[in-house]
Amino acid sequence: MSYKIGLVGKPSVGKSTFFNAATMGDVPEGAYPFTTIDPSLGEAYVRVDCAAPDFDETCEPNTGYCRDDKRFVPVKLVDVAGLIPGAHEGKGLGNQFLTDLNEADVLVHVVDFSGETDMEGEPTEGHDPRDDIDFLEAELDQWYLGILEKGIERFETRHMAETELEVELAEQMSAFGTNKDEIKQVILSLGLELDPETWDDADELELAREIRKRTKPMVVAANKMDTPEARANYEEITSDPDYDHLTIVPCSAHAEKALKTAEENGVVEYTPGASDFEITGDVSDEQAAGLEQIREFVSEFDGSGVQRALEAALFEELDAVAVFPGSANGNWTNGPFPDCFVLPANATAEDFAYHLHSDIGDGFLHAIDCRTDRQIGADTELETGDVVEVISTNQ
Ligand SMILES: Nc1nc2c(ncn2[C@@H]2O[C@H](COP(=O)(O)OP(=O)(O)OP(=O)(O)O)[C@@H](O)[C@H]2O)c(=O)[nH]1
Ligand SMILES: [Mg+2]
Repeated sequence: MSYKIGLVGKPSVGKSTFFNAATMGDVPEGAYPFTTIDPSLGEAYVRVDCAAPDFDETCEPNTGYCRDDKRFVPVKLVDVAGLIPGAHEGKGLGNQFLTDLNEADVLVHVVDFSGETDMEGEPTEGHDPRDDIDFLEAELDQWYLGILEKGIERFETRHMAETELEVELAEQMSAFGTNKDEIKQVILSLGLELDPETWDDADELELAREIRKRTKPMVVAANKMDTPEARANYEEITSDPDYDHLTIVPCSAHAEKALKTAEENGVVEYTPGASDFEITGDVSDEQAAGLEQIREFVSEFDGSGVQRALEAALFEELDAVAVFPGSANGNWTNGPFPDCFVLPANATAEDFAYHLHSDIGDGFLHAIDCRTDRQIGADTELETGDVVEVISTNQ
């Protein structure tokens, strides 16, 4: 039941390179469009400060791992085919991957900030990455709009007295993880009436866009930041007020992959996401020079950006929280701090109990905040880093 993060973007921006760097997979990468056709699913990790040291314990993770007091908590990552303008009408590889994307809880939009690939993923120069950001949002909006229109049609062909607009629309758009209450709220928040006959095309598009924004939260990974062109574009775009609303994480999928590969080969010691590493093996002069360049990059940008993009997606866009099951008296059955669970935004102590097991949730009495040793109630909202023991009649 872990979160799923989807990598999206036009072809040749580095989605598969990012995917491989994050999962140490070996999905093919290539400087030509549509290198990837079928989606790949892999396991990546998000970092959470390990709680064990605060309790003078050494954790024994059931899943993921712990390094430098950071817990690497598993998340699913999906690499999909590149998206080109008109995808919603079947251009490029068409609609299939839109469906693949739909299973993702949150998206990382990988953008080639170097400007060296055109809209179709072919080599070029001086392409403005802003066009990519705009196009992807517009493409997703069109996809939502198509489905919204079907819902409106259905509503209009039915006897309106027999059904409610939001019920019909929610049914049509259920695959996006929305519901009738949310749809009704969005319609009203846009100042529209609950009657599609009063809407024009712009209203429909705005509604589709708003539902898309809520159901497909997204961060931008500004990739290929190891090139001077990308840096120049990054400076420009991050100071453009039109893009203020986005979380843009500077990123070099190449750097992350190079460091992880070097570690696998016993050449460096590198904790994923760290802003430095140690060279521990024999390297040629050329390798040493390459590694020093990467060192400059990760120290300037506080890491390669791959970890940060995943964490921004989960913890900033989704506002998810990572909580450790605790033991108030320090008695662990199978080693301390075995788990760290990622829960939805605003999850409560009771939600946490249900996450552990439905029986534990059903028998929920109260919980203990192990950091303060205080009792907390069912409705207490949890925060990342909390250590919580649930007291339940079913234990
Ligand atoms: N300079 C630089 N190049 C990169 C980086 N990441 C990827 N690339 C290059 O960009 C090209 C495309 O990479 P892929 O990972 O295949 O891109 P993709 O987005 O998966 O492409 P499709 O599968 O065709 O949609 C390859 O030549 C990569 O080596 C990076 O961080 N820096
Ligand atoms: Mg690919």
